[in-house]
Amino acid sequence: MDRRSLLKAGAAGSAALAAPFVVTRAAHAQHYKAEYRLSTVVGTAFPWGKGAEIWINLVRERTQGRINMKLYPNVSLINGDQTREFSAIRQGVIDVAVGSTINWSPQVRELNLFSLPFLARDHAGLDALTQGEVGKRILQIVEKAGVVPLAWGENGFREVTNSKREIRTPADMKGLKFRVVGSPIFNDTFTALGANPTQMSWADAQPALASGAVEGQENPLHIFTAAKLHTLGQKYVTLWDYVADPLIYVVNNDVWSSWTPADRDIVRAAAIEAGKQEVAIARKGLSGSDRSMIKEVEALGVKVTELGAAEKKQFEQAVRPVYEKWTRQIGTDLVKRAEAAVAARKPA
Ligand code: X2X
Repeated sequence: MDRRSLLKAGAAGSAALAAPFVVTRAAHAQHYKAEYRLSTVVGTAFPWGKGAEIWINLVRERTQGRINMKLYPNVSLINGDQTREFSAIRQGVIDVAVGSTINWSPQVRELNLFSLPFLARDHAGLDALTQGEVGKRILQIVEKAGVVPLAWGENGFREVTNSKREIRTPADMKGLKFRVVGSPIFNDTFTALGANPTQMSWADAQPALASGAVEGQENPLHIFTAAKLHTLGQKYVTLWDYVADPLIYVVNNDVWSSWTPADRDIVRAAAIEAGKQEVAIARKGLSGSDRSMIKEVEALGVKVTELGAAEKKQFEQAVRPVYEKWTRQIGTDLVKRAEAAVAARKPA
């Protein structure tokens, strides 16, 4: 090849290189979807749904409408089957989500950490987990599992309720039929307590409580009041704080990489901000000197039982074998780090 044709080939080569770059950039901007589908289990009457709504609004404002997320509560994008939510996000059936670690535990076994009974103990303990090294590690694991995690939120401490009798000791749970959530650790925990657990979705739980097919359930008090569980026969509530249920704000991988770096920054910052606001809403009436949520539940004609430390200890001892079995499943090292973080927590 002479010098001239060499130069020509070179020019053609760089044009060929440059062309896709230009096309990609143009296509990039066009690849923003008109709507990003955001999944949650419960809607805006609940702190969880409000936390999603806050995120949606912040992102819409700050991207001048470039990123328009729409809330699909009741996990409607997957017909209410909340245990399939994580897979659906990974596959792109869901674009974005604010999800409970419980519902994603079937796919990400380390998330069962938060369902270890009596691990977190109180809000300070939960913060020590999510806001510290353990939280970072968990988000890395979620990322490795195939979605982009951005921030923490909170469903709340899960309290046990039923239609039959006051629960003060494990013996009071004997033979009671409970609806439990979608990770098998809950079956183990309720079985260890002598109860009779059945796993079902939140959508199925409410009719099952109404008909008496199950007699009890466990959920945070904000879920109790917003879903009006007292109208489904739930007359007894025991505050045992056995499991803290955090939420994680996430985005599907392909959706994330379709956004410009500047827009990603906006979405991440908005998730952190929305998460903080959501946690405050989820703790309203349940922390510090403001215990008004308990009064609110009592005003519904419900008997609320608060357990002392010695009473909680009885439940903790009864479920110890479950804790040990699941520690092995989750990873002993991670559980040890979590225990140390909780032990070192600063009081709220
Ligand atoms: O199903 C439940 O109990 C709920 C709404 O709390 C979750 O999605 C974990």
